Amino acid sequence: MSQEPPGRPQVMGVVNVTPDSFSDGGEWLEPAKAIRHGLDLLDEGADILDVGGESTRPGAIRPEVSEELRRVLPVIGELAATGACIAIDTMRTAVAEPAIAAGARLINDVSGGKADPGMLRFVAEAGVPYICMHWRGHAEDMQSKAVYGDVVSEVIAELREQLDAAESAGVSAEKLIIDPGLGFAKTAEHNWQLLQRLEEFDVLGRPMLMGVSRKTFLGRLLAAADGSPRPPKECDDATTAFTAVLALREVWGVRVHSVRASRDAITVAQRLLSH
Ligand code: PMM
Repeated sequence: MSQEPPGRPQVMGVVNVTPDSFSDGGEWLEPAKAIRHGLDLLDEGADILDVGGESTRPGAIRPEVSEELRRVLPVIGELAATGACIAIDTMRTAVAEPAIAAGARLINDVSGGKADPGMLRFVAEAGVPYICMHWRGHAEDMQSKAVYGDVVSEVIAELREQLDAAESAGVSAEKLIIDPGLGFAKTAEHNWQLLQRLEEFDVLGRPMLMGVSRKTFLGRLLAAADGSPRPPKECDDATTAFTAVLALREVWGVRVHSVRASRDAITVAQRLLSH
């Protein structure tokens, strides 16, 4: 999906231009710092940079559109000018449109077209790849929606509806990438079930992006003896372990905060797969 698909899982490096993201809120809020961070992730081997100006951590309050634009546009403009492949991580058409005009080449919509009624039409018009994530509602109350009978079949059925809506709006099937949306209206147990039964998503016939990096369920798994969860930034090794597993399952891409380790994990997995 980037300019020259490298024949291995794509590594999408995260550039959160937010004051309140889960693991790195505030670190890259200044444009110059976000741009430097993006350049560092490219040096580490990122195939795509995912630039976002809205935190989706549970309970987060949405920024105004103008504020979201103020955060992301200068960063996208500068990074795209280097030739890098940029994804805009937004649920809003009013952000996606100027972001594409500024040089972004993919849209990563964590609501998979459900937050903004104009988004799918815009994606169809723009003709860009679209990451369609499973989603049940905004961050402020999404965890109250983490109620499933069988999480895997329900997420697949709901994603199928989101894909159908995208195609009905004119988005061509080959532009669609799916994402089960770990942690979005899902408990840790739901995340584990989705990961254990990932191959069931093959029925949707689309490439898959996975966002495991630094998520709370890893911190819980790696909790200290007293039960306190491992802080998000100390979950990068566990994230890398997951990248290796996901690369062996031949996912399309992984969205990660720490790029070099995931690139190395993919190199190892590719070598194993190459007999
Ligand atoms: N997770 C976050 C933000 N955007 N996009 C996709 N497609 N998939 C994800 O899992 C995803 C995402 C939250 O991550 P953060 O820790 O960087 O805020």
